[in-house]
Amino acid sequence: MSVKHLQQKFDRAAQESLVAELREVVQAAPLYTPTMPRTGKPMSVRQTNCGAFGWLTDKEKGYRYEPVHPATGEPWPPIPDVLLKLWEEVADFPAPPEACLINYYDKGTKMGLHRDEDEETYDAPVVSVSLGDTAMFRIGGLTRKDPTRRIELESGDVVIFGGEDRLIYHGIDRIVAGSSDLLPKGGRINLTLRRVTPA
Ligand code: MD3
Ligand code: FE
Repeated sequence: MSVKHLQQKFDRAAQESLVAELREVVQAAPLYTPTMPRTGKPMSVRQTNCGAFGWLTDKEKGYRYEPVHPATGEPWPPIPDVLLKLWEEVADFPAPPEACLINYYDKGTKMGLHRDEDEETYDAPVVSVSLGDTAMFRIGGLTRKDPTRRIELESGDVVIFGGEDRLIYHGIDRIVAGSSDLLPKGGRINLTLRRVTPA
């Protein structure tokens, strides 16, 4: 197994300062509701990105990475230094992350079981940071039929998915509303740091 779960990697003060930095990111690159390829069905999560590339989906062009925000047309804001430092410390990869997807989960938001396979390379791990309400995260195997298990992701937790686990199925069953007071309006933020192109 190459899933490494670092509980409470960020303490409360570090979580608060990260949230303050994310507020600035979201001011420059507003959250939007992604839509599914072909059907245009809205996802329940809201998203934005920072970094050289951002992950997007819409009805017309489907899942992809783009260098600019879909509404503003501006380049995504840079990835905050604290996240670049985290990657250096935990990713065991010789090049920095190129994309940071920011997912915002209000109560009731779910994310179905899926694989992250839109990148040009799977050599680098995906590093995830959770902030705010606890998530019931579901993790499976390399095929959709493999058995799954549940992991609780709490505010400040970091998970590294690398090696043979880079392409496993995973999703979010639900958010535990009211489990954290980090975000004034409640809910959960998840950050995923990724490489998009080969190093
Ligand atoms: C395992 N996000 O953005 S983070 C996603 O909590 C996504 O927002 C979830 O799945 C969230 O694609 C889960 C944990 C995670 C992220 C990426 C992975 C696990 C992963 C990529 C490969 C394997
Ligand atoms: Fe994913």
